[in-house]
Amino acid sequence: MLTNPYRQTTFLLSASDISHFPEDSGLEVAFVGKSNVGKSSVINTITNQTGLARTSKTPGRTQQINYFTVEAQVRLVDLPGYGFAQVPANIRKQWDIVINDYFNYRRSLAGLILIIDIRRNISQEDLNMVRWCQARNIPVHLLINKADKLPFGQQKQALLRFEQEIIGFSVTMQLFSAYTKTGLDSVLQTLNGWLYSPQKPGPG
Ligand SMILES: Nc1nc2c(ncn2[C@@H]2O[C@H](COP(=O)(O)OP(=O)(O)OP(=O)(O)O)[C@@H](O)[C@H]2O)c(=O)[nH]1
Ligand SMILES: [Mg+2]
Repeated sequence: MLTNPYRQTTFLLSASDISHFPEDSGLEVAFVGKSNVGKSSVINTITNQTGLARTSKTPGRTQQINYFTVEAQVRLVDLPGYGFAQVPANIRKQWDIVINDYFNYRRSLAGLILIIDIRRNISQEDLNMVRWCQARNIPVHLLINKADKLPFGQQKQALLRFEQEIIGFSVTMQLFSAYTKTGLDSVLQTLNGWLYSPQKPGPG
């Protein structure tokens, strides 16, 4: 087992717009993906806590940007999910604004964990996230979540399929399950690389 500095993570704040974001210093990793792929569950598994990030069977539950503090100058960020059709237009517009502001202005963003459901395809919105990060030299790690929903052989097939779907982009990827903790060491290694041995000046 790798050491897991994220176990000590605590909730910092929820922000519905850029004026409420915490100070843009140190380093943070953002978790993004379509609504209901398990972003909040993944954060709970990584931090080894059950109720840190709020999860729900109802898509669109996380409507604000939720910030968590690992330690001074190191944060995890739960972004609201995209691509949920039932969300009213005015709320979707607010999401667009807050997500755009986040990606356009957040200098402490050290890496993006892009979460997808193993049973789905990569969406245009997912690819937009990847393109945005590549243009800004921000590394992307694709977390293929809910692996427990498929038998082992089909998990491997899905991994190959995603490699094809994302061809031409330089992203790393892995299988994961927030339920069974499959792939936990792998994602911890990625986070540690971004937050605790970064290329650019580190926290503190
Ligand atoms: N089987 C299985 N279910 C999962 C896994 N991860 C999350 N879920 C379930 O998927 C549903 C959505 O999980 P959330 O963590 O709330 O998803 P989210 O992406 O944060 O959703 P929004 O905030 O609404 O965008 C819940 O019912 C979770 O219990 C997993 O690895 N395996
Ligand atoms: Mg959520």
